[in-house]
Amino acid sequence: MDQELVSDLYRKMLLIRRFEEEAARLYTERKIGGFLHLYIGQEAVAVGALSVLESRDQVMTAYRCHGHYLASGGSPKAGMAELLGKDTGCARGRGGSMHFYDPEKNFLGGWGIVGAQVPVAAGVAFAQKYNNEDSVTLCFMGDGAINIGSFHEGLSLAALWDLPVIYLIENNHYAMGTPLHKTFPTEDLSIRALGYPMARDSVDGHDIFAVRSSVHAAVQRAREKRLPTLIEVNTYRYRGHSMADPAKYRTKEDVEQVKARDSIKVLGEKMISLGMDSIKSQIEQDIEAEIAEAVKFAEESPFPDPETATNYAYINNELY
Ligand SMILES: Cc1ncc(C[n+]2csc(CCOP(=O)(O)OP(=O)(O)O)c2C)c(N)n1
Ligand SMILES: [Mg+2]
Repeated sequence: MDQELVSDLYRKMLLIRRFEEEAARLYTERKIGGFLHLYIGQEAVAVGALSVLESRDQVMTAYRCHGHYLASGGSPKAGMAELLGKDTGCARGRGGSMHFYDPEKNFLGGWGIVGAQVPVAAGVAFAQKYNNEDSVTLCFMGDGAINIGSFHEGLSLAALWDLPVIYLIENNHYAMGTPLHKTFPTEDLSIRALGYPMARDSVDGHDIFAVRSSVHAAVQRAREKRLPTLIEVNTYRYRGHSMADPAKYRTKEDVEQVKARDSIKVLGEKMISLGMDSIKSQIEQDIEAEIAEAVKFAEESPFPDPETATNYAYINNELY
């Protein structure tokens, strides 16, 4: 196994985990306003999937977006500052938790309306194909998006126009407090692909290498054949839907059972079995320092000047 790859995957997953644990702490200290949806438990999905993309590829996701932003190479400092509503944030403090954005890393957000990013991703992939670019679009969504109209609109166009897009459903089995079995008749969400039609796959989201190989095959299909794929990744969120949700619709035992297969813990154990103990503890030490620095940076940064409240808005098709 490639030690550099294993270290990189471990580093990125741990960065996300620690970033979010600190975000939860800052939220309870009321330093973060609005909603805060944590990605804790799902790290292997974003990190595994994004580890097979090239820097020219485009990425978008729903509102549970901190992990995808960091896995895309987004700065933890700018991410933490965004959560605190600071001017140094990745969306200049205007987006907050749900609207991380970093066009330099080809990270197109951070979408708060369930399923809204699905047809937009088809548009981004259409532009890539139209301009003969050798790039692809990866669009993440939750299981709650698959019954939304815009999901069908996006996938229909992707299949009709043979677009280089990968749609990835992060099936964490809940949409807010609603369990999936109340809204979908089978357990395999990838069957949604059959109706358009497009290639499909369903993988274990606790196994970062399974996520990587599934997304790798889909990226190749998109890049070389200009064809879309729908992938369902089975995962689980350990926290409530948002910080405001005590998650009483499931038991502690349910969560503990999944945590036993925690992807960070499993990869950490693999590193030890590969004799990578000292690399592992160095990574852990580095992440602690990086997160502490991000928190300090965010806390010390200024809020945006109220005079600039209307900046970055489109008025009559012009950006102000
Ligand atoms: C169109 C629309 N309807 C309802 C909501 C309210 N809402 C916010 S999150 C959510 C659940 C989505 O669940 P899922 O897609 O599974 O994502 P997860 O929270 O599990 O990551 C709902 C219904 C919304 N944001 N947009
Ligand atoms: Mg869900």
